[in-house]
Amino acid sequence: MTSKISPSLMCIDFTNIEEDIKLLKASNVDYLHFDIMDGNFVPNYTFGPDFMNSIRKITDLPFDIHLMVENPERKLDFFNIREGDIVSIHYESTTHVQRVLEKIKDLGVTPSIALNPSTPICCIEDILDDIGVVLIMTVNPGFAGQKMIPAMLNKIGRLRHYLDIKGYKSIEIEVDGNVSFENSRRMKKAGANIFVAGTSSIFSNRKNIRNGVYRLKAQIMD
Ligand code: S6P
Ligand code: MG
Repeated sequence: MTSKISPSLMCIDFTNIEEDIKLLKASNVDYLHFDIMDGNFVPNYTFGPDFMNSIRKITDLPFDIHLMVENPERKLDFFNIREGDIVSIHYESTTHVQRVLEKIKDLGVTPSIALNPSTPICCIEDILDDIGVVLIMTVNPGFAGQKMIPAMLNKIGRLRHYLDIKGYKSIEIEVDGNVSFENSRRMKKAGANIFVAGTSSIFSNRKNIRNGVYRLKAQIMD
């Protein structure tokens, strides 16, 4: 499956955001990853819909919207969601997971289920027809700059195998958390194909984002 890069905007230099997004576009990244946190589902806060919606004005890159909020179904309408986007909700964030995924699909975008490190793969058994992506958290959500939980490499491999034998080869695996240059290669080998890039890769040297994207691409090339 084609490898894709989704730079995490919580790791970008906010004082130079327009220029850096232009650079990301010129470097041919595939998405922009928005971490939306409500201080409840996860302890931290990031940015909200106004910020995200305003970024639409400066780029045509598709958005990869990672909702770390309780009851995301109550928040979807706040976001300017467009064709080509991915919208991830966490398995534990709502009682009626299937209904929310269906609502996301009805918006004409790709629904994704996000699994915390401790959330087992078997949770997705009855929603395979409702998702296009599984987002594997390789750290516990809430903060950038954490270390990958080593057991997640095995989880990515088990998930890829599970999806393939169930006949869902087209469901993509996205990885989020400490996707470093080194880890990305191992994640790719295990079966991931969408890589959230943060402080441990493309933003490790904010002065040379282009080179960071280039280095990351070299690790995950098909
Ligand atoms: C974490 C969030 C992530 C981070 C990203 C940061 O809760 O979902 O998207 O922004 O993982 O990358 P890094 O390389 O600092 O771990
Ligand atoms: Mg994220």
